Amino acid sequence: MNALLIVDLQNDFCPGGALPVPDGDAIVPVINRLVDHFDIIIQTQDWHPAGHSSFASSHAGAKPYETIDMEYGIQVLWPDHCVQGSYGAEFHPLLNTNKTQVIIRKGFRKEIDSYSTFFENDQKTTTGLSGYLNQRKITDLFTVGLATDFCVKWSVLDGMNEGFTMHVIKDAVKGINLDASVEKAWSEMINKGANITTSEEILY
Ligand code: VGL
Ligand code: ZN
Repeated sequence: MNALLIVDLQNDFCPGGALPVPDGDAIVPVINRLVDHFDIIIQTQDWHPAGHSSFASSHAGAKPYETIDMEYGIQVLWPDHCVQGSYGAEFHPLLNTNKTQVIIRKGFRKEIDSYSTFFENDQKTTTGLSGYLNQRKITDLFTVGLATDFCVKWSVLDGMNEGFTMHVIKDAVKGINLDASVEKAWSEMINKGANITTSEEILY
């Protein structure tokens, strides 16, 4: 059984937002066509409390896009973004969310960030998505959204670790790109066995 997974298509990740992905909004029309095509739609929503530990503003002297050592490993520090209840945390206004059956919120624990839709950044704390997919007999996730090199990549890698067949629709994702991280993300996903496809292959 197939499902479409739309990762973090939120205002703060689009141009004009707090942590803009270059051209992040350009994929919205493509994703809307895919929404028409799939029967099961799952969305994720980055959903941080104010003062979240992934925000540079929570660490004295730190600047956005620097990295620090957290208990669970290296963490990039971000501008404040996707604060619970804010406009920036809302889905892009042109994204068709009507068919979405479940929304997985992540990053809501102040002390830990969560890129992946399956596990938080300690690689242990679960979001519950695997259980949902297994109970609904969903085997294949077609992944789209933001950002290729962070939340998309980690969702795809973890999804394969969890036994799902992960597809990435390459014209329906966009990356942040810190130190060539987009290129690295593609090779990590491909090397692990992700299936790279296009919206054209799926729709026509
Ligand atoms: C993301 C950085 C911080 C993402 C979320 O959606 O890729 N990136 N929070
Ligand atoms: Zn975040």
